[in-house]
Amino acid sequence: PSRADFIAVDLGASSGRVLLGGFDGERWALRELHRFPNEPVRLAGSLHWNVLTLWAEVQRALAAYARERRAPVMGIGVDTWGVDFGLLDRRDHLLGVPYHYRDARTDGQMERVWTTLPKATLYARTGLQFMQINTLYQLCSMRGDPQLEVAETLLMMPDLFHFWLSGEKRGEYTVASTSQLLDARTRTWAPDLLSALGLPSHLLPPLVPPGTVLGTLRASVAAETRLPAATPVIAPAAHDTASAVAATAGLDEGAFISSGTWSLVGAEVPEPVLSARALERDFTNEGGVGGTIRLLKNVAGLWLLEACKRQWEREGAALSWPALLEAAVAAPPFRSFVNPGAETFLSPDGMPEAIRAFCRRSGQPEPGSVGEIVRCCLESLALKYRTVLDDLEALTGRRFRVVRIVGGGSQNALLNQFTADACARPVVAGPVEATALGNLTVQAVACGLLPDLEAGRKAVAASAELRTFEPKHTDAWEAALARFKSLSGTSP
Ligand code: LFR
Repeated sequence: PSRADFIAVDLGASSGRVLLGGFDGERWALRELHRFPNEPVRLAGSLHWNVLTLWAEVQRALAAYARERRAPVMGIGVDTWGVDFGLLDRRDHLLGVPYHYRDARTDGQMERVWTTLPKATLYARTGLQFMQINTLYQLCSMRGDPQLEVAETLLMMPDLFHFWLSGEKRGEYTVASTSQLLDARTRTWAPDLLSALGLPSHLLPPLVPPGTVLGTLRASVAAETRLPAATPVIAPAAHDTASAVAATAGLDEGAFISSGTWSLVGAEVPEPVLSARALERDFTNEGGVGGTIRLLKNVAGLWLLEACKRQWEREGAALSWPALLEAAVAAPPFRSFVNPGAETFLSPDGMPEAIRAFCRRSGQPEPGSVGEIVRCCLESLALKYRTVLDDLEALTGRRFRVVRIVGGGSQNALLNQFTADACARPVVAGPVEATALGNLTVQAVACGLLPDLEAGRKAVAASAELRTFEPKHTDAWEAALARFKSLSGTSP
């Protein structure tokens, strides 16, 4: 059968990847064309995206593909995490070096904003979880910055890459929805929020829905990569989480966890949930594909362990993920818990010490060994997932029979098992490549190769290997849950 090729560029927290997706009408065959580090760079005390390196790597991957290509590429689409952006001047030149959301400049900004725009007002309008990393607070931290005075256009990071690829300046809806600058109900920009804060409100580009053909490659990119200039650039669901959930089947009876550096724990709903309870539980309403909303909670996921692992490596201990998980299995269960979402874990100097300090402060035994720390993090995550799931059921009035874990973190069998145990229901894990598959699916729908998202989700399910984890030891986990909830600083 004939095969259609699409390219997904996925800029994630541990690496950037360029993937080739071949679709034969029923299944996807995925091939990684190129993988490269995507590490923020500390420059004069601030934390930045390494945009030029990333752009060079993307072009390199496209050029390598152009050399071996047999069939034309039907689309190229980029996804990244949310909230970060670049600013262009009136000649469309990038101003400065885009910041990474873990930069400390947003410390204290939420509280400043709330004096002008109260929390309840902001929530009723945007429906977004309050996180200091949101674009709104990043912009606020730039008040008085000369870059803002000359900026003409704000592009979220995937939009910036689409602009560099195609020359088209558009704001893709799903990634725009992470900014806290979007009206959750009308699904259009809310520039008046910026004006109310004394910030320029003319920066926001025209919005397009996921699955919009933006244009074709710029002549300069075609020349550099030797891909045909007619190659389409298609906006996928440019927010990585929106792409991952677009690739997740079975959401009528299942909750999802998009698991990676962050864990996004939620459900797909038709309309935003902006109730007082949703505000109190600090849930987010992010825009999805086909008019769906992701009602979810953003939980600091494997970030805690990734940061520990990096620290241990700096100290000379090279520990693989399997070794870390084995150490956790050997450590005693249910000793101490942390709230993975506590502010102290956003960007600490030393993660293992931050974890010990949390346990100390909350009167629990300090995890000492590597195994104890890993176990503490994984158990805490699973318990946090359970509390979010309970809230989710209360908010939606639905009962979720299964939990579907997708993304890179779904390879973590121990966390999958703990999640099944803590949530007292089966976990179905996979696809690991949900984000890339979702990116490709939306492109294929845009080209008419798939009739709609539902058909796309079926094709993904047919292409991926899924594993089921049945709940065990649920009584012991219920007891642990009660202890977890009584810890101060674990709610909401
Ligand atoms: C996951 C993610 C989350 C977002 C966080 C920061 O990669 O996109 O959905 O809240 O990163 O942007």
